[in-house]
Amino acid sequence: MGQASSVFDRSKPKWCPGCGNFVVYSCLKDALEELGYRPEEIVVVCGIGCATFIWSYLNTNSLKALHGRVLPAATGVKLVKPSLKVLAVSGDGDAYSIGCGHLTHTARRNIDLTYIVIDNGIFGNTRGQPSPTTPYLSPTKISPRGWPEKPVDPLLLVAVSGATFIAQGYVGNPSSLREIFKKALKHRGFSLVNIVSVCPTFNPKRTITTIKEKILDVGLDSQRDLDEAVKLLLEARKAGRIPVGVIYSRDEPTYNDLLNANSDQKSIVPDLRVLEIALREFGLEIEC
Ligand SMILES: Cc1ncc(C[n+]2csc(CCOP(=O)(O)OP(=O)(O)O)c2C)c(N)n1
Ligand code: SF4
Repeated sequence: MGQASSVFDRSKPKWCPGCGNFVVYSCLKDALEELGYRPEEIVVVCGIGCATFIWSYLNTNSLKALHGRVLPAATGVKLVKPSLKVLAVSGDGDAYSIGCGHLTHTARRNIDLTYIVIDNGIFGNTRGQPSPTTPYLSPTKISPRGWPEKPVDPLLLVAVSGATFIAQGYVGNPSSLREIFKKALKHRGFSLVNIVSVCPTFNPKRTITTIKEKILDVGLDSQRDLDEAVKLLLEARKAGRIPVGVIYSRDEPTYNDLLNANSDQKSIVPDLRVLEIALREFGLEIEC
């Protein structure tokens, strides 16, 4: 898996030994290659954190955004360059803490991009502080007697916000993760792939083995409606299980589709002329 050199290799990743990011990077490259993408067709938008260094290792177009501002930047790219396949990459801190507000709005707008969140349950890059997905009451380096905040459930959050594709993978099953990526990349609209991962350096108690005990395989071909998907997520949470697979998928017009709709429908979407004029100042053209 990902051992041979790939057209998507730019430089050798430099994460800590055993970091889950290696598995994600490798599966993502494989999925892109298997779907026949070329590097110039892809743009990777990243925030700040260890996970986000994917942008510098992957041979694609890339844009480095501020911490937590990945989705507004990725939305901007999709609006002005709809022909590009847009991938956004974050860690759980970047996505669900400082960036959490953007998550719900990008989901409800059905922006056509794939959001990959590498969820290791802590802030790795800043040396192991608790994140929004740190388990309730678990000891952390700054709260040895237990972390008092209940975790965010990103899958439920995007489900009720209007996401049209929701999946979860984990780094202990690369072949499933690769297939999940392929499904998410093929989806038209906002797709979230949350990946339960490990940071052996700052979260050593979470290992592939401790994650594996909780995995609930929900398959890759979801026929669930939204009620059934939410029920599945609530039941899994109650049972302390980690659902892995494609949880929900439906077809719906994307934000770009509505921008390109016929003249009658055009009145329901914002007028982009102001943006067009501003971008022209920088020598850029909108494609929509
Ligand atoms: C505005 C701002 N606040 C805080 C930071 C410090 N900071 C850098 S990375 C990070 C969190 C990284 O955690 P996560 O997103 O979970 O990614 P990981 O490093 O675990 O992959 C923080 C708080 C920053 N760079 N900018
Ligand atoms: S600190 Fe953790 S998340 Fe960051 S590279 Fe090392 S193992 Fe990976």
